Amino acid sequence: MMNIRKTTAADGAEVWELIRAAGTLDLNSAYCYLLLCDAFGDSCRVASVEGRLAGFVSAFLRPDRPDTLFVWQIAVHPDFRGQGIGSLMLEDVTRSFSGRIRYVEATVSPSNAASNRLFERFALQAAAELRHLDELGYKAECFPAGISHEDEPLVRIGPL
Ligand code: 9YT
Repeated sequence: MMNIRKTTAADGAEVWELIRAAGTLDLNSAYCYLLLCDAFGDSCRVASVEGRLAGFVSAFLRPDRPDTLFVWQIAVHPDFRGQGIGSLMLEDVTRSFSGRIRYVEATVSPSNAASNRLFERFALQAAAELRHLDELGYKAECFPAGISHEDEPLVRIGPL
């Protein structure tokens, strides 16, 4: 049985473990996940399968453009991939803001094929345009010297 729900501070520690296990995303501090799960719980989701944490989505309405939901990270635990859990979490959070948001944005590096496919499917289902706005993302050279990081081109879906 799968369950998707909003997050609370009580999820923070396990979410940090999940992002570490997922291995495909930037692992932020444990404090960052506590704060996200707590203060941004309305726009974050966890998915659990038989009591195990299977997935996490962090997102927030952009303070500078409140019609845009920025999706920060989508992670699915390796044991639970290929079941559409990422899409279900994204649909759940966007549905809860329906009528209030016109755009969904994220930065997704080219190597993150699963995430790129997920956003393409989401746009198709929403019958919305998906645009890659490379110039608006974060280029590799935006990251601190000595930290090797891929480009993070911006994906914008909408208007919804
Ligand atoms: C949508 C998504 O998961 N983006 C990842 C952004 C970045 N590479 C991160 O925070 O891991």
